[in-house]
Formats: sequence, C-alpha cells, structure tokens
Amino acid sequence: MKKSVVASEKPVKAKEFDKELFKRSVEYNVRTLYRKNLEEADAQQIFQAVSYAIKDRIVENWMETQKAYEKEDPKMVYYMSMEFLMGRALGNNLINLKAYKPVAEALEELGLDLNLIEDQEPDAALGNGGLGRLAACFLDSLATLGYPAYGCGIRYRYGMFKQEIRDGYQVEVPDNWLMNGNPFELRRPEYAKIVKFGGYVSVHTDENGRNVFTQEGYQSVKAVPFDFPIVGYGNGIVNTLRIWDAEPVECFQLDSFDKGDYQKAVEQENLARNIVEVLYPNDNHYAGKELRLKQQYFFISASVQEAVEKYMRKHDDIHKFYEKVTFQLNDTHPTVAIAELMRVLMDDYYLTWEEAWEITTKTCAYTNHTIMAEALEKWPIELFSRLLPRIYQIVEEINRRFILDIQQKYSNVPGVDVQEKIRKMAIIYDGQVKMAHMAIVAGYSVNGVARLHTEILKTQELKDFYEMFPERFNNKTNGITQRRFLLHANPLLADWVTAHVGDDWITDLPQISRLKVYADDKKAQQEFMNIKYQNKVRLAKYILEHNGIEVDPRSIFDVQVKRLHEYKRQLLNILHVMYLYNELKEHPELDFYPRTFIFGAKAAAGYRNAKLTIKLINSVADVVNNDPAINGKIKVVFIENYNVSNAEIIFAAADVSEQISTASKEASGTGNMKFMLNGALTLGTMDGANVEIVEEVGEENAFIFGLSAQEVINYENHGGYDPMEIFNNDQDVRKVLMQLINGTYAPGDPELFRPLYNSLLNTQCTAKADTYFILKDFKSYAEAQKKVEAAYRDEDNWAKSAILNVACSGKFTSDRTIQQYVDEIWHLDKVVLK
Ligand code: F58
Repeated sequence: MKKSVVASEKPVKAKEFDKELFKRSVEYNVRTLYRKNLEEADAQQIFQAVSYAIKDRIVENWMETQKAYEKEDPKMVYYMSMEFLMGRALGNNLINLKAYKPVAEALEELGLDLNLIEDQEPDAALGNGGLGRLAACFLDSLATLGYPAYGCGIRYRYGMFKQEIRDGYQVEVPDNWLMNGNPFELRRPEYAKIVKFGGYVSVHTDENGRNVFTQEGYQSVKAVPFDFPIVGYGNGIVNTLRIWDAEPVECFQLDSFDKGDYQKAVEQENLARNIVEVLYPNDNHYAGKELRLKQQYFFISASVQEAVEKYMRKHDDIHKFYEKVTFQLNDTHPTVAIAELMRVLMDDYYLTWEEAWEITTKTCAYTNHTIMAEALEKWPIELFSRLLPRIYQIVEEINRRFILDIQQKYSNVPGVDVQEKIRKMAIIYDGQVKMAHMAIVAGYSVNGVARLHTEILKTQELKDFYEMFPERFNNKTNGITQRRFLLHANPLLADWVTAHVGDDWITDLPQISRLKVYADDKKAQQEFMNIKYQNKVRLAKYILEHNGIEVDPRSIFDVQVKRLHEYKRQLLNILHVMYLYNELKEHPELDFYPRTFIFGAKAAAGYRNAKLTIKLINSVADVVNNDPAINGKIKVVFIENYNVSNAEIIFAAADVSEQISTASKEASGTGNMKFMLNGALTLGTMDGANVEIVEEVGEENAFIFGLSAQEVINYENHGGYDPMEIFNNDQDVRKVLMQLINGTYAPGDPELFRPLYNSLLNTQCTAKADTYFILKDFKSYAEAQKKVEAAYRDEDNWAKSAILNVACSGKFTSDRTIQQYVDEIWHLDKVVLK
C-alpha cells in the first residue's frame, strides 16, 4: 500500500456538537428564510431550515478539505457517471458528521421529529438502479477513506420518474425533485464551460507546419456546475459531486433583426433546455437516442475541460497529467471522455497524437456492468459524426491504428482469421461506433463487478480483447456503504451490533465478523429476532399507510425489490405465488407457514412485458389478499415507487432476500448485499455476487437453486431449450400457465396476460421462448422455497443463520471495493486533515 499524505500527525476528531447553537441556527433560518417562527413554519420549511444549519457546518469542512487538496496536490480520481442515485442527503450527512443522535435530541427539544423532517426531502434520484447507486456508495467510501475524488455527472431537472400504481398498472409521474430548491447544492458559475455540438471540422496548417483542426458552424451550450458535498464519516473530509446544468450561451437578442442570429439563438436555447431535462429511465437496455449522446458528451466535455484546466492551474507540464488525474468510466456511457481528452490535448495543447495517446491511455479506466447484448452501446456513425464531428475523426483514427495493431499481432499467427478478429473487435464496424471496444482499447484497466462476471467477460463476451490485453482485465466485486444501509437504515440492529462488538464496523465492516460468537447464543438470537420483528412492524405500518393492505409481521417477509427486468425474473416469483395459492386452495388443510411476498420495482416506461408483470403481481395480490378461504396465509404486496428511501425500511424488515436472476445475467447485484447486512437469508441462483455471498456465509445459510451460469451458457450456445416439454409434463406449471390466459387473474380480459404466457411458451414459434429459463428453474425454485419454510419454522436456527449473514457481510462494504480500486487501479494517497 502507498504511503499517506499527512497534513497533521493526528486524524481530526469530530467536533463536539453544540446543541444550543444548532437550535438557534434552525430558528434563525426559519425566520430569515420564511419570516416565521418555528410554530408557524410547515414541515418543508423546517426541513429547509435544518438542512441549511447542517450545511453551514459542512461548508467549513468542505473548505478545509479543498484547502488540504490544494496544498498537498494529491492524485485525484474523477468518477465519471451518467448516474448518481444519491437518495436523501440530510440523514446521511448527519450520520457521517456523527451528529444524528444529538440533532434528533435537539429537534425533540424544539418539539420536532427528525424522522418526519427527513421525510420532507425528495430523493435525489439521478439514477436508475444498481449502477447509479453503486456510484453513490463509492463517493461515500472515497470520502470516508480520505481519498481525493470528484463525482462528475448531470444535474437532471427530472430524475427517475415516480411510480404510481393505478388499477394495478404502473403510471410514470415526473419527478420534479428541485421544486423546493436543494439546500445542499452550490451553484458554481465561475467554473462554467462551453460545449460544442454539430457543425463541421476545418483543417489548416499553422506557421509551424502543424495541422490545426477547428470546429465551425456548431451550436453550443454553457455547462454550469452545481457542487454537492460528500461528507466522509467522522473524518472532516468533504469531497465534491459536481453535476452539470445546461444554460444557453447567449440570451435572446430581442433587438436583433438578423434572422440567422435569431434562429441560432432559439436553437441554442432549446438545446440547453432539452439536454439536462430528464434521466433516461432504462435499466440494462440501450435505446440509442440522439439526446442521450448529447447528454453524454455534454457532461464529459465539461468535466474533461475542468480536469485539464484544474491540473494546469498548478502544473506546467501537461505530459504528466496522468500522474495527478485518473478517470474511472462508469460503464460505456462516459466513454467519449477518451476522444474528448485526446481532442483537448491535441487541439488546445498542441500535443502530437502519440503524446496525447500516451496520456489518455494512462488516464482512462473502464468498468463493465453488464454482459447483456441489448445493453451494449453502439452509435450509428451517421448520428455520431453529425453530432460530434471532431470527436468522430479522433475515434476513426483510434480505430484505424487499432486495426493495424490487430493485423500486426495476428497476421502471422497460424489458425487465426485476421478479418474475423477485425470484424469482432473493431471500434467502428458495420456502420456503428462500439463504445465498449473503445473503452477497452484506450483504457489502462477494464474491470467487471463480481468474480463470476469478470470471468464471463474474460472467457466469453470480451474473450478476444482479453487475449490481446490480458493485463488490463481485473475484478472489483461491488460493495455497499454500511453507513447508509445499516447505521441509518436500521438503527435498532446497528445499536445491537455495536453493543456486542463495538462500533469499529462503521468504518471497518469486516469487524462485524466478531458477531459470529453470538450466532449460537439463545439470548442474542432472541434479541435479534425481536429487532427484526420491530422492523417488520415498521414496514407493515408503511404498507398499511401506502397500500391499505394489512400484513402480519409474524409472517415470513419474502422480498424482491429491484428494477423490473425479465432477466431478474420477478415473473418466476409471482408464478410461484400463483402455484402456492393453488396448493392452498386444493389442500386447505395444508400446514402452511404464513408468508408475505413483497415486491417493489420500476419498469422502463416502454418495456411492455415488464409493465405487464407489474400488473400481474397486482392482479394476483387482489385475488389472493381478498380470498377469505386461505385465511390470510399468503399476502402479496407491491410497494409503489421503490426508491432509496423506502429501500432502507424494506431491507431492515426482510427475512428472505430474493436474488433469482437467470444465472450469468446479473453482473453483480448490490441489493443482495444490503439484505445480507440486515440479516436476511438469500434465496438465489449462483449468479453475480450471490456466488461470493454464499462463499462467505456458507451454503447452509442460504437457499441456492437453479441452473448454473455455465449450464445457461451451454443451452444458449445450442439454441435454448424446449419449455413445451416442461409445460406438458409438469401439471403444476401447466395449471399456473393456463391461469395466465383463462381469466383467473383478469376476469374481464382473459387475454391480458397472453404476452407473458407467450414469452414463456410461444406456441407460434416466432421467437425463442423462455429465454430466461423460468420454467426450467421453476421446480428447483419451488423446492428451495419449501426449504425456506421448513427453516423458518426452526426459529433458533433461523436466527443463527440470520446473525451469521450479518456477521459474514464484511467483504461487501464499498470501503473494501474502493480500497481495491485505489490499490490496484488508481494508486491514490490518503489525505488526513488537520
Ligand atoms: C447494474 N447495471 C447491473 N445498469 O445490472 C448489476 O448487476 C450491478 O450490480 C450494478 O450495475 C452495479 O455494478 C445497471 O444498473 C443500468 O442501469 C444502465 C443505466 C443506463 C442504460 C443502460 C443500463
């Protein structure tokens, strides 16, 4: 490990929290912001006043941190991401300032409830799901570990849509998260940048005989950064998430009668208005929209310009840029950074191609988050070159040189078809620009997000690239921050853990393994189950308030919350519920342990089967929840608008964590880790990070079922399998599938769920059926579910397994992940504050 840059001998001690000062500052803020006293202010106004009081404290640390960075001049990572799914800031900031409890007390003395105040804050939902939330966890860990970092992204006016369920269907409602202003952000107009789109490139030779490329006839947008503080836990460090807003470059010249100017001004105004308007709500699916490419280049160009300018403010030799700066590209969405950095280095700093390439390839590193073909970004040349003419020229040259490399490497190798290699590996091929290929060719590191995922990349999806650049490939198994997902989300369990093993786990999660000795302790087991019960009561209350459904906290809480996608197989889960319901109806005497099946999932707005699955879950819920014949033994709940805030309540209350993706499809998963940390047992396939979870906790403390990744891949390589065989031979499956099309769950419209039925069987044979192996895995899933029930009946043993899950979750902290990025990819030094 590298040495630390130390600005003082001792790490900072968190400042004593001055309650009286805080109370006065809340009262003062309410007065100056709203001309009201505390009794008159409404809940939102109090939230604002409290947040500004906390921001005052954060700003001091923020300035200190940035001063220390200025002085020490450490290497920085720029985490480039289209998405940062931050959730709420207030509670998290209080936790990381170690001020949560004192603030709660101070507010109580003012007659206020911190929990209710927290509920006033809208989630900053600038992300879809796993990838965006990972970025948020990484920022938390970077600040907590004291590593200099910037998050770079987009300040979408509208984040991830809010989901309403009407008549069982998902309805998307715009998320106007900035409606009441954002107390924690800071507008930084002094760092604004101009970003250019379109036009054409002209070349001329300057007095030194150099070719000079100039973009002309373009439209431009002003990128204005907003900074968010990222508070480290108890160390005084405050890093920055910098997200870019768009403004028109020039205001309307109302007195301008020049038609050309007027037209241009209107277009630029529109471009600025549209570009940051909304987050694309697709998860694991690439849509290829022009505006999306504009968004990508917009925030990347601004971020790259700023990174270079910042570097040049302190240094005079641009050649050593990579010694102080590294860019981590969160999937391929920010990959234009490669060509943009080349452009800045060559066109603005007059470096040669070779010089610029040397710097770029030592600066950029790429993380892959998926192997699903439909998620891989490919831009049509026509669109790419029209929107980014200079960038396209550079990509073409990168591609040309890369093809020469392929030819050089493989021309004389017997048995290798060089043309075939080029076809598979070129960056530009078949009219398209392949972003992943560019990221690999120009990146000094390529990483997957769980061991299995990285192995699949190396041996299947990116095999050719791995053969050519084996040293670039590495694995960084994902992680989550225990500060948000245990300390804040589950205060009862957090206190219990601390009472047993001390509080080191907050910044050193592997310490939580010291809980293992309590796994067999009857008293500890009871305490644990009692905490779980209280958390279930909290969730039951939330469900009653939001869904009007009464659920029994003594039933097994079996939870699947994540984006809705066919590969995640919510359909398998609900088909199994239908099967259980059939069983109960047929055998009313069955000794069945009551179960509450809880779902939460947003579907991409245009994803038909995903939306229909939501409708199916709600339709099954309607029938099952209202059937007196089964005596409330099964309840089905679909939690509306699953997001970071309600996730915290849900994880804390789960008994069973459903991680049932088709093996090989889920790159890692991170929800699986949040459940484990909160003592839920995994019911899952050997996919993504589930493999490593089971490795840590032991297969006896989880429920594993289904095809392995290799089995799935083998089937796929041989054209799939025949679901008809299962349909014909398994009466339980057959009955459930028939219920999809006989009106059991849609009496007024028996054809409603036909598309789901067809996706599993496709009797017309027009497309592949059951691509996600739902019927193939059904039986083994149902068996695993039986084991869950049997295991839950043995309460002591269940408690033991649950405690062991908590105790074995140490590996899955994002602190570990970040430390590995630092040690093996970025090579940063820690900064410790005075
Ligand atoms: C997710 N990807 C993976 N993509 O599916 C999940 O297994 C993994 O744990 C997580 O990344 C973190 O590594 C994901 O969330 C997206 O949402 C993209 C958003 C933009 C369009 C393409 C998909």
